[in-house]
Amino acid sequence: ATWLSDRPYSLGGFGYSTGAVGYVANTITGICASAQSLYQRERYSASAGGFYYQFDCPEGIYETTLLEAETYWSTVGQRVFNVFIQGRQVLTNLDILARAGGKNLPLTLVFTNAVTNAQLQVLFTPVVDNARISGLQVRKIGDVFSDADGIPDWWRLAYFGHALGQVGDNSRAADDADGDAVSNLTEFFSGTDPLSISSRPTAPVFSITQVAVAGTDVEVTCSTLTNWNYQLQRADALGGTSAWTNIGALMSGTPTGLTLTDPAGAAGTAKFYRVQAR
Ligand SMILES: [Ca+2]
Ligand SMILES: [Ca+2]
Repeated sequence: ATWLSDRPYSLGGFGYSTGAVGYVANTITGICASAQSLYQRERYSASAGGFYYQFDCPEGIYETTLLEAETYWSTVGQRVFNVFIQGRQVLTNLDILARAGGKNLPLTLVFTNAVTNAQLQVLFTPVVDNARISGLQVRKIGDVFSDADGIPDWWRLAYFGHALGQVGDNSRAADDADGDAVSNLTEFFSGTDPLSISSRPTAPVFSITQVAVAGTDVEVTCSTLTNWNYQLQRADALGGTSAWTNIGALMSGTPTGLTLTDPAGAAGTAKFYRVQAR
């Protein structure tokens, strides 16, 4: 990994707020020569409010790694501090010396948290002596799905301005906000614009594999793909003014296909069936 120098926070970027720079030229045991400088330098603060880092970043699940070493004190209890990530306390009364097992020993601490407000904040507050940090790494490891409908928050925020699906603006997964006959969920998976009728994925190739009578029902079986929805339609005549009518609910595709049913479709005159992929 390439480590960047400490820097003050600026809008749209990342960095520290308050605290001071420290340097202790001790050799850290068990790390390579090129990493010595990383552990020998620190940001620290003895003020009650501590100091913090902010990262302006996309919504997501983040892994935060803290690099620490006690380079100054030699006895347990001489430095104790707390750490908060996004306001959640992740370390209470951390004593680096005790946790690492001695002075000048590296300590790596890893945490996972969600970012839903486009900014990751890591706060250090002292309990005894200074709070301090030598290295801080954050990386996105996943998307946030606040309403568990298959569309991540960042995508809905980008197109609809809010994280949760809403009926009012047709932003739910199964909705078709732009009326291009492709659901928002499928537009997400396809990388197309859910608000543009001219931006839509190419429909998948599929086929009706069987039409069967079951009692008074007609069952239409077709091959399907996941992330696509399938609608059975029926017409009583072909061509002319005959209209296609939706039969039954829009069904989610599966790896093994679908059987779509027209209840009582076997009764009466001949009928015609087709399946639309959306
Ligand atoms: Ca659509
Ligand atoms: Ca579209």
